Order: sequence, then C-alpha cells, then structure tokens
Amino acid sequence: MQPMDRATAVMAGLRAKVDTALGQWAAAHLSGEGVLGAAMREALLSPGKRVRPVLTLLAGELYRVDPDRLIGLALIPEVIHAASLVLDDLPSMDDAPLRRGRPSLHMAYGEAAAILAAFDLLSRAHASLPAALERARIPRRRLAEAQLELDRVIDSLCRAQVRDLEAAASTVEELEEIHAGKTGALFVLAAGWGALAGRPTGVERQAVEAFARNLGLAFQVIDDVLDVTGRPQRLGKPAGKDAGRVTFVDLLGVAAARRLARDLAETASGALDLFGDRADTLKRFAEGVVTRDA
Ligand code: GRG
Repeated sequence: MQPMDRATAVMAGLRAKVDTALGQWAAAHLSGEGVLGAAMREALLSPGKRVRPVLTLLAGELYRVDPDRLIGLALIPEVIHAASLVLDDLPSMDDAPLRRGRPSLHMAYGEAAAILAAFDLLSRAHASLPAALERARIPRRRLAEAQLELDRVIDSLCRAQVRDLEAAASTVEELEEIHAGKTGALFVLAAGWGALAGRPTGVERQAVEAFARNLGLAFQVIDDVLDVTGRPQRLGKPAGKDAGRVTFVDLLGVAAARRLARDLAETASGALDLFGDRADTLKRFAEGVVTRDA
C-alpha cells in the first residue's frame, strides 16, 4: 500500500472501532429506560465524525500504543463533546433545530430532558475515567491529574462559550483565543491523553499539545467556512447556523479563512516533526481536517 492509502485505511479502521466502542459504552453506562436514557443515547450515538476519539488513538499510535488499550479513554472527550453540542443547540444559546441531520435534542425530547441529558453525560464521563485509565495501563497515581484536566476543560468550554455568545471578539486573535478555549481545549485533552499512554517526555507532550491546539483551531475555522459554503445535507444542519456570533469568515472572508486554516494545520503538523515518520498518519489526519467538506 502507498503511505497515503495506509493512513486513510488506518483512520477508517479507527473510526469504526470508535463507533463500536461508543455503542458498547452507551449500553453499559446509558442503559436506563425512559426519556433520559433515550436522550443520552441519541446525543452520543447520532452520527458524528468522531474526530476527537480518533485523535486520541492516533496520538497513541505515535508510541505504537494498541488502540484497544486506549479506547475507553478516547471516548471520554467525545462524551463531553456530545454534551456540549446538546447545550450549544438550546434555545438560549444557538437555538438550533437540527444536529447531525436530525432534530436537535431539545426538539426531539424537550428542553428539560436535553439539559438533564447533558449533565448526566458529563457525570458519567467522569465516572468512567478510573476504568479507562486502568485499561490504558496508565498508573493510578495519574487519576487525580486526569480528573483535574477534565474539569479544567469543562470550565474552559463554559468560559469560552460565554464570550462566544457575547460576540466578544473583534479581532482574529480574540476569536482564536475563544476557540482555543472551546474546540482547542477538547482537542488538546483528546490528543494529550492518547500520548500519555506512551509515557511521553515533557517536550513530546508539549509538541502533541501544540499540534492539537493548532489543529483544533484549524478545525473551527473550517467549520465557519463550511457554515457559509457547505451543503446543508452534508453538514446535517442549515447553512448560516452560526449567524449572530462572530466567525472567522466574518473577520477574514472565506478565502483568507481557508488560508488561515491551512497555515494552522501546517503549524500543527510541524510541531510533530520530532516524532519523524511515526507522525505520518497524524499529519495526514491534520490534512484531512482542512480539506473536509462536512
Ligand atoms: C458543560 C460540556 C459543557 C459545555 C458548556 C455549550 C458549551 C459550554 C460549549 C459549546 C462548545 C461547542 C459546541 C463548540 C463547537 C465545536 C465544534 C467545532 C463542533 C462541531 O464538531 P464536529 O464537527 O461535530 O466534530 P460532530 O457532529 O461531527 O461530532
């Protein structure tokens, strides 16, 4: 196989692994009957791209860590992400009728169930951390630190969301800061945990985090571009959904926003140079983030 083909096959395989594991996680942790269980399962299992868990598994691949070891840990940022989407769609925030091509959670289950489902997902993500670390063979003494990282990311999401809703950014730097606190923070957590299982040096951990921070921003910039140029059927939501907030396209226009995303993805990949060819698939993944059309 050519290197490009191998990378594509690896990513597709990991995504399938994530989908299977998410189904198993939901069966184990969200099996309650009634509206709350159904709403949580819908929030988590509706068809997302699974970018964050694949990122964890690929960061583990830098150290040849078996994805089976990492899969429990990989799901946790995805559960947080799913909860954040539910909250983001609420009438008091984005007021979005559609998510992933389906009615958003509050449209399908009502606002109260949607809010409660998001809270419960957060709590269950937290509760599954000890077992996930054990499966990853990460020493138990790391648990308190990982819990703190998880709490900090949730705090960061909340703070940055407030600024986003206030449309507080008037420069690209301010907008980057807001999205570094949202998309960037979850990408950093996801990639950082993947690398953790490989016992990285301090420099390596910083490199992986720099990669993820820049890639998260690139992902968000392209999200803004697709909001204007994307086809609603591919996006699973109406175009122009983010109207009312300041976007990278508002500040830069489409062409310059695309250039910014490419630059960020290149900076991201450059941060991984110290890993040599072990980072090939992760770099290919970064390329895919900026060339995506959904
Ligand atoms: C308490 C968890 C929590 C959050 C409160 C609501 C909120 C604060 C933050 C919103 C964060 C948010 C939804 C950011 C948008 C990030 C983004 C790029 C979403 C789209 O991600 P994709 O494209 O979605 O990966 P899929 O559907 O593919 O999973």
